[in-house]
This record gives sequence, C-alpha cells and structure tokens, in this order.
Amino acid sequence: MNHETFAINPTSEGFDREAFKKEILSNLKVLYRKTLDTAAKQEVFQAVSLAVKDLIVDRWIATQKAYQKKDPKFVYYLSMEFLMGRALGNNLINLCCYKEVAEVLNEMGLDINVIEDQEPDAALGNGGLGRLAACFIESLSTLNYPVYGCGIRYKYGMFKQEIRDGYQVEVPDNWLENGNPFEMKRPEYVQTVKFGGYVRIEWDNERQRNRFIHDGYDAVHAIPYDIPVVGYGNNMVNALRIWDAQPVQEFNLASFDKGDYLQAVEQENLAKNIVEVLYPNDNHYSGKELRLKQQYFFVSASVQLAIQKYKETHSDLHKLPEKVCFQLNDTHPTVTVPELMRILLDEEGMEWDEAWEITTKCCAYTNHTIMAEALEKWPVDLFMRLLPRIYQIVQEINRRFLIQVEEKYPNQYNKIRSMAILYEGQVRMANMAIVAGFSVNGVARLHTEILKKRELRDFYEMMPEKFNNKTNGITQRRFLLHGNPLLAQWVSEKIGTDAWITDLSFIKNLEKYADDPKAQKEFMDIKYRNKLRLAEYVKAHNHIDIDPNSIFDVQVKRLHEYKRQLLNILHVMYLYNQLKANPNMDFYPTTFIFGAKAAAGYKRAKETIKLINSVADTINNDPSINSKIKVVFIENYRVSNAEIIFAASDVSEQISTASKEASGTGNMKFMLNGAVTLGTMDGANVEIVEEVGSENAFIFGMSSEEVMAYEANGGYHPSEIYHNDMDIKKILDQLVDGTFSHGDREMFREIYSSFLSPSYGRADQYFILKDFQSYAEAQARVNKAYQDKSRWAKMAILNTAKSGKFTSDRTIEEYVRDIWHLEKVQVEL
Ligand code: 26Q
Repeated sequence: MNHETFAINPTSEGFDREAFKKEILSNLKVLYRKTLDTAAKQEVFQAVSLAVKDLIVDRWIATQKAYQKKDPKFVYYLSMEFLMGRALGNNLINLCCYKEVAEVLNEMGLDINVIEDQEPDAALGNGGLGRLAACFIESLSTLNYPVYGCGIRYKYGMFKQEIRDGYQVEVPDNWLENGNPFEMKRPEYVQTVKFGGYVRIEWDNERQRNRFIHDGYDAVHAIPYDIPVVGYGNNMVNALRIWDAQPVQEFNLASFDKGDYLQAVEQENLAKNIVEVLYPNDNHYSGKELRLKQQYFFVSASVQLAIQKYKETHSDLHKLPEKVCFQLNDTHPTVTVPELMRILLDEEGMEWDEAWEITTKCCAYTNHTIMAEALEKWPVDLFMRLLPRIYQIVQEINRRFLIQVEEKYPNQYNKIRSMAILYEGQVRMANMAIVAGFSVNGVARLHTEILKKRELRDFYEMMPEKFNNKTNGITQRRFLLHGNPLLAQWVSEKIGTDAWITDLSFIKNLEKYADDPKAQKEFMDIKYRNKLRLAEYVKAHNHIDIDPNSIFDVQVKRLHEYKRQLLNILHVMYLYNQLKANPNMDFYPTTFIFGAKAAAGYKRAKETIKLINSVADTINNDPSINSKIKVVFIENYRVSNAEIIFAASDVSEQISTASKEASGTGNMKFMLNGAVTLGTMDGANVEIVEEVGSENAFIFGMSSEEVMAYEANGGYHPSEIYHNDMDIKKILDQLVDGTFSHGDREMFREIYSSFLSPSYGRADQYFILKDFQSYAEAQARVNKAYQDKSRWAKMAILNTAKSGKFTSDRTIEEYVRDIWHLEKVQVEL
C-alpha cells in the first residue's frame, strides 16, 4: 500500500517512527515482561494496537474539546448489531499511517499482515444490517459529523462456523479472550435499568396529577465501553458505545447470612445473561424474552445517558430535538419511544402532549425488510410482565393513535387492523416506530416503493410526509483501500488523485480507461494477483487447490432461502450433468465459491450448506470433469475474509427472489472491486444496473411485480416445470437418488419435497424452478463473455468506475440532509 504517492495525508506527516517503535517495545515490556524476540504474535498485536490507541486518544480528546466548544447536534445510531470486523488495519488507514507502520514493523522483522491476522473480528452482528451500522459510523466520522453508535457488548458475538463432514457446526466466539486493546471502560457513566415489578399510582397533591411509581423490580447496572471510530485523515474520533451488564448488588458472602443470598445470585445471573450472546438470526424474528431484555437494556441505558449529557449543558428539554436524534436501526431498538416518554413523563414531570411532541421529533426509523417472518411482534403478556411501566405508555400511545385513525377513517376497521400498535394480543414494533417516528426510510429505491405501495400502504396514505428512501452504501476505506491495496493504488495512479478515498465520485474518471488495452491488462493482472491471494487462503483453510485462471463466481452472504443459494448449487449440478454428457462442450473453467452462515436453528439453511459441500465433494473429486468446475465452501465467512474474497471475484451472485432483498450491500462491495453482477432486479441491484448499464451486468429472472402477482394468487405449480424440463427433472431426482450423497436417498429429501410436495408452506416459495432456465442462460452468457478477455476487462473496469453512488458517504450525506440535520465539526490537533 502506498498512500504517499499522492500526499493528502495531514496526520502521517507528524508520524514519528522511532517513537512508535519505542512504544511498541515498551508496551511489550509493561504488558508481558517480554522483549520482541520472546513475544508471541498475539502479544505483539496487543502492543502495536496499544501504540495505535495512543495516537487515537490524542485525536479523541481533541474531538471532545471541539464538541464542548461547538455543542453540536448528535445522532445516536441505536442498533442491536455493529459488525465492525477488525480494527487495527482500518485505524491505521484512517490515521493515514498504514504504510509507515508497515515499514516500522518490517524494520523490526514483523509482517503487518501477520500482526493484523492476530486480531479477532468484532462480530457483533449477523449480516447486512450490522455491517451497514459499522459503515455508517465510519462514514460519519470521516465526514466530520457527531455520532454515538449505541449497542451491546456481547460476550459472544456471531458464532464461528466450522464445517465437519459437510455440516455446519457452531463454535462460541470468545472474542474478548485476549482483551480488546482499543476499547475504554467508562464506569463513570453507569446507568441503572429496571425490569419486571409493578406500577403504583400515587396522587401528587402539589401538582394535582397522578404519579407512576415503578416498584418491586430487578435492577441491572449498564456499564459502557467506548470503541473509537476514527475518521479518515480529519482528526475526528467518535465512539461506538457498547453496554455491558453488571449486577447492582455485587454477589458477596456477607449476604449469605442475611438471607438474600439467592437474590444476589439471581441478580448476578440476570446481568450475565443479558449480554451473554448475539442472537444469530438474520431476517428472522424469534419471540424470546431474553431478546426483549437485551433491547430494553441497551436502549434504556443509551437514552438515559443521552438525556443526562444534554442536561449537563441545557436546561430546557423541549429543545432536545435540536441536539439529539435517535435513529432506530430496524425495529429492534423501538422501545426507545416509550422509554423516552417514560423519562420525560415520570422523571421530568412533563405532560403527555409536551413529551410526545419531543419524542416524535427525536425518533426516526429505518426499515430493512419486508419479509413477514422478520417483523417483531411481542406477546402482550410477556411485554407487560417484563416492562410494566413501558407497557402502560405503549397502551396510551396506541389509544391516542387509534382515535386519530378513527377520526380520519370513520368505521374503517381494516385501517385499525393494519395500523394498530396493539393488536390480537401483540405489540407490533414496526407500527410503533412508524407512528412515533418523524421519518420512515427504506434502504433502496425499489424497497421503499414496495413499502409505500404494499407493506406499509395504509401508513403511507395517512402520513406520506414521513416516508423517504436512503439507498444503502459501503465504505471504500475498508472495502477498497484496506481490502484491495493493489487496485486502490492503481485507481489513484490512473485518475491522478487519491481524492476518491473521501469522495468516491472521483472514481468515475476511470471510465476513460475501460477500452484502453494497457489499462485492461493492468486491471486484470491485479485481479489475478488478488485471485492468487484468495487461492492461497483457500488452500490454507480448505486444503483445496483452485485455479486463479478460472472464473471466480462468488456468492457470499447469510444463508437464507430467499437469497437462493439453492438456485446456485442446483445450477452447478446441472452444469456437471452437461459436462459429463458432453465433455467437449464450450465451457470456460469456473470456480464456484460459497460462503454463508446459517442461523443455528434454521434447518433448511443447514441442509443447503450440506448440499453445497456434498456437491463440492463429488465434483471436485470426479477426474472426468478435469477441474473444469470446482466448488468451494469457505468456512466461517466474516468481514475479515470478505475483504479478500471481494477483491478476488469476477462474478458477483446477487440472485434473490425479486422483491425480497431490501437492498443488499455485498453487491456494492463486489462492484467496487470490479466484479460483474449476475443478478435479479431486486434491492439495490436495480440501481447498480442503472449506474453501470445493463450491458455490463447479467440480469435474469422474474421482476418483483411478477413475483408479487404470483404471490397474490397463491404461488405457481413447480411440478409442471419438473415434468416438462428434463434437465430440471434430472437435478431434482439426483437429490434423492444418492448421486451426491454416497447413495443416501434421504439426505436431501426435504429439499426435494420443498419443490413438489412441501410438508408446510407453498411449493417452491422462492420461485427457484421458475427462474432456473433464465438463470442458466445468464450463466451461459457470463461464461461466453469471460472468454472475450478485452470485453470482460472493460466490463470489470466499468463496474469499478460506476460504483461512486454506492459509498456510505453519499448515504450519510442524505441522512444528514433529510433526517438528522447535523453540522460538520472541525477538529484541530
Ligand atoms: C429479530 C428478532 C429477534 C432476533 C433477531 C432478529 C433480527 C436480527 C437481524 C432480524 C433481522 C436481522 C437482520 C436483518 C438484515 O440484515 N437485513 C438486511 O439489511 C441490509 C442493510 O439494510 C440490507 O442490505 C439487506 O437487504 C437486508 O436483508
């Protein structure tokens, strides 16, 4: 990596190599009583990180000073998930001293890549929603905006995936085992969060109104840990504030005698349980009490602290919306609404209308899904028992809202049925977020339109002014500058500036090289070197040889039926049959690469992983295929290996059933790295094709309109396709004839039955057979196109060149303009 060629680097100028070296050695000494020659790599990682933290803290203090002086408005990005990945490399990048530190380490006989590899991923998230939160806070820091990311310090993040005998096995991810060198415990900001108990009503004579007193509760202490979020080259450092839980009453032997021993143990367990583990479900709701506890725990602590901080310098809470915006990352933090109401009503003594006015000006909601099974609906009895005072407030919000609905739509019960917050014994979190938020946004244009026209139609009709679109984005600092240093350097050289690092629109200047043979060769050479890097990774981790000259066709994302990894692997089976029948057919060798975690309880997803591995096993070991097809399942897909994978990809598989993928963000990371999209017109794919041109993508399958029309009619008949298309019949039959299962005819029977005679739900719910021929044709077009080297290089360069829209910097500027109304803060060091 060379960030010096085009020096825009305000911070690295002051970088003192000798001092840095000394500090590493001193850290090794103080932390471990070791010298460089005896220290383990993990210890060196800790020592280097602590030296980097020193650089960060100077900027962090300067940022705090600037905030004190300016008193800016803050956005509180409330999210159950922040999928941060590794910190060291990106902190160095954003401090603009990656190269310098790499050189210093080299002088000390250390390889920066090896040191970076010692860091566990901070995997406090499942997939897209969590990674989006991480990109957003990085962009906010880079763009000089004040933010607190607020979340949970899970003891165990996303599980580690091991593949044993082709099956996924979940292994706990003890990511804090060696300590987190970048975090800072902030015990001085401890908050108390209350669960259970009951509400007493007392008459307040002085104020002539009722007072609501919460009693008999269990309390937990919330202790924040701050993780620095470093902006690129601007001295700004914001905080990701994640909460740990501690018992209010320390477990002590003294209480043994007093008889509250058991109570002390219970409190200890309550606190421990809350932050124990991230729920590994992606796009799927599970009505677990512990999950609601997690939500209220981090929301209550975050909101209390926000109010506390505001009151340190302001006396009038009515002006809170001028200084604070709570952005709800999906419905998961929606208890923000009644919690803020509770504080304003019960602790600040406000009247309902004033409290409501403030709350509704402070809260905004982002919707990330239209999948019915992902909608959060809490049983009233559970909600009431766990959060009795919060429940009363929800009831009152609902009561007042239904009066409005009744006024606007007299006697239209269907409106109440669709929009009520409390309905049929459930608390509907999305409805609460929409009613109380001043903004409701979707995450891609198509997704927002579907929300307005279908899912949230009644809300849109009643309050159209709240609805807006914010198409997702990704940070180019991690997914190009850090993940693909060769391409990053090339881009800077070609366009003559590295301004793209903070303004991705510059990358369009690559367009003029799309037809240039020299540039094409350089681009494809870089792709080749990145494919070699991935091949080495696959060899080291999977013990499989893959050919960097083959097409790298990649689908990496969470495993979910709607994302249709099954369509991909069925097509691989089809190709295998074609090649066996016709070994000389025109086919360019292709490596099909998968990476995906399945939610631990998601049976069909786990069967699909087993199928992919079984097909891989059969094909990779069939000499008659002569390595024309290879299939690789990359174990434990996560942010750190994703960076390597995107850089090495030729084809980006984005093949969800149209209308189901709200946006997708992996699609953008592939595009930025010069992979060509093979996809449906779903989510942000629509906008990707709009930017890059349909001649530079491979689009197939039903439109969202067609899918939704079939759904409205109860589906379609996949058995007709099965009986009429002999290629499809053959692959489905192979699921139950033992071809890919060493003769076992039962292993994949459920997948087989899901197409023809499902035990629940519709046959082929996600229209895999319906889209199959169209997908196979698109795959054939890809294979043919790749054989024209110059044409492919042109398409690849154009994908990188046209990716400017998909930076999270653009997305953040839109949130700031339309929702948050923040001002930039300059930080002097
Ligand atoms: C809910 C209740 C209980 C347990 C878990 C959950 C839960 C957890 C995670 C529900 C949903 C999620 C994650 C959703 C998600 O990642 N959605 C993705 O968000 C991306 C960012 O906007 C989009 O690009 C993807 O299209 C969308 O699938």
